[in-house]
Amino acid sequence: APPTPPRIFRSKLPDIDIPNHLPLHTYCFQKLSSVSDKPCLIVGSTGKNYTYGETHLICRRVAAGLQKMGIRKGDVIMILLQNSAEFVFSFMGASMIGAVSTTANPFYTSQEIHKQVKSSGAKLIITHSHYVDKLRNLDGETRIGEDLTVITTEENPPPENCLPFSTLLLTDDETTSLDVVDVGGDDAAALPFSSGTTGLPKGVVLTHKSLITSVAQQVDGDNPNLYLKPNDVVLCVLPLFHIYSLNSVLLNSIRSGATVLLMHKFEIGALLDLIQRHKVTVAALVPPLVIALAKKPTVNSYDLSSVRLVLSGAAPLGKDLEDSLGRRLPQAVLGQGYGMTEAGPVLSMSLGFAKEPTPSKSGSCGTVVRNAELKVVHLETRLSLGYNQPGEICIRGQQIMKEYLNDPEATSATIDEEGWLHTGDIGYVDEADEIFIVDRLKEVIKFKGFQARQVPPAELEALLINHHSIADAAVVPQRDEVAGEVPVAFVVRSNGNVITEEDIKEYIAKQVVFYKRLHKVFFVPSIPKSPSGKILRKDLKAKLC
Ligand code: AYL
Repeated sequence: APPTPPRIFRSKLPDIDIPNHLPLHTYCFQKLSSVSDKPCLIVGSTGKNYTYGETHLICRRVAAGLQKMGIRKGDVIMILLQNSAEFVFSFMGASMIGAVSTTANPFYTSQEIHKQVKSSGAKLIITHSHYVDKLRNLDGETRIGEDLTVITTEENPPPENCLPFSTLLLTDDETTSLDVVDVGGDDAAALPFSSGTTGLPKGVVLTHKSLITSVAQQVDGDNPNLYLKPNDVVLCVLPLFHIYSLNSVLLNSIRSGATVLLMHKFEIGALLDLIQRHKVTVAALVPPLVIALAKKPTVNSYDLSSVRLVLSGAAPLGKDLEDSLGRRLPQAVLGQGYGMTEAGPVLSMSLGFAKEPTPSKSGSCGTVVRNAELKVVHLETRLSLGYNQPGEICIRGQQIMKEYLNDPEATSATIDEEGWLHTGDIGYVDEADEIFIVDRLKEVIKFKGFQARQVPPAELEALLINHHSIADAAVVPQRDEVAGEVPVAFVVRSNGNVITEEDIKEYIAKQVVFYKRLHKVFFVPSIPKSPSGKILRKDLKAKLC
């Protein structure tokens, strides 16, 4: 019999023309002339703000500055910053000269940062002096100021061998001489790291074309899926080093001419105060932040009536929670977005946010974005499924990543020959075309904290196996009321060794950012594996119940 054609789900919104041949910065600032005097960025902690005209000019000055420092098209710079105006200037400035930004969490340990610097090939790091010590002696060879240029953003004189951010801010004259770089389309623009469905963190190559497509799928068209207006004030509390905030907050807002309110870290009091003070209209959150807004009693003493839209993403949001936030913010539309770094990142979003909204059910992740195709495939037969049948979610469209950096094997395991990206998420589509995520096939652990961060088990396993007293190890998620999931390890001691649970926890804690720390260690005689050597994670997870 001929193979059955795949069932493909599409947006209810018509496809649109997307100018994804442009460079990303040109696309984002396309309507600059009409918003040039409007605020683009507000720095929450100081109240300092930058108009669109000023922002664009500073980005150009930074572009010229990077060029003068020898950064060329295709070169990688690392942005190791909390949310700040300098983050935005650096990212856009890099785009303007065809350089690629790899973003990392400034709370990473030296070892974690080093791995990303090495794997991305970053030549220059823009950071804050707080984090410079982690960059010293990255590998005992790399020398700041010699092999690695380090730029720090604070106003005080920079630490030894580092340069102040002002070095990048060339004069107007020098900026006019910015060499025009032919960039766009298939050229890389951003290089976030993600472990995808399996293995260690890998560089995810997002091109100008993929990012423009993703932003357009959300905010472009006569009836945008996510309707942002120039008078919107969009809360940017989620870290810009993660693709959710970079794409759905920053790039979407700039494209729409809205104002971005930058918060360098989450703190509930400051957050509520800023919402009230700047009359925030749109808030992009993750479930733990939704919990805070829905449950904290202090929330009642603030006027949050300006908020008209709340987007939650990056981890599952329960129906009950969504309903209780709804009672706190009765005037706001609540809904979810579903994304994955490799998918560009957005796969689906609530149509409740559209210009002509269709409400979505609570608990749903909305419908697939326009100009894209989504299917759900049976886990064994790989055949595509119809309504209400759970299977692996796959997505196809110009927004998805180009590849994993220098890793053709991982790329072809994730994107098949027909261009479908396999998410490793299990979900179904109901008769109203709404997407529900029910489980995760992939091994990554999502420690929610305030950002729903990734904990790649393979990374912790590699560290564990490195220890001379450990013969074998496996890391799996354990349910946790507060964090959602936390990493726990199963460890096989090597012959005659008496290493303790505490020893192991400490050994890991020294090497990783806090949310990757092990919460428990179980000693076992062996790790269950398939004949091909794959850890049978399901069996281990079952032991935890
Ligand atoms: P990564 N519900 C349940 N699980 C989710 C959801 C959701 N709404 N969103 C993301 N996930 C899980 O790469 C899912 O397992 O990117 C997915 O494969 O850190 C994994 O998180 C991807 O994790 C948006 C809205 C981006 C969300 C995002 C998510 C980016 C998270 C832009 O507008």
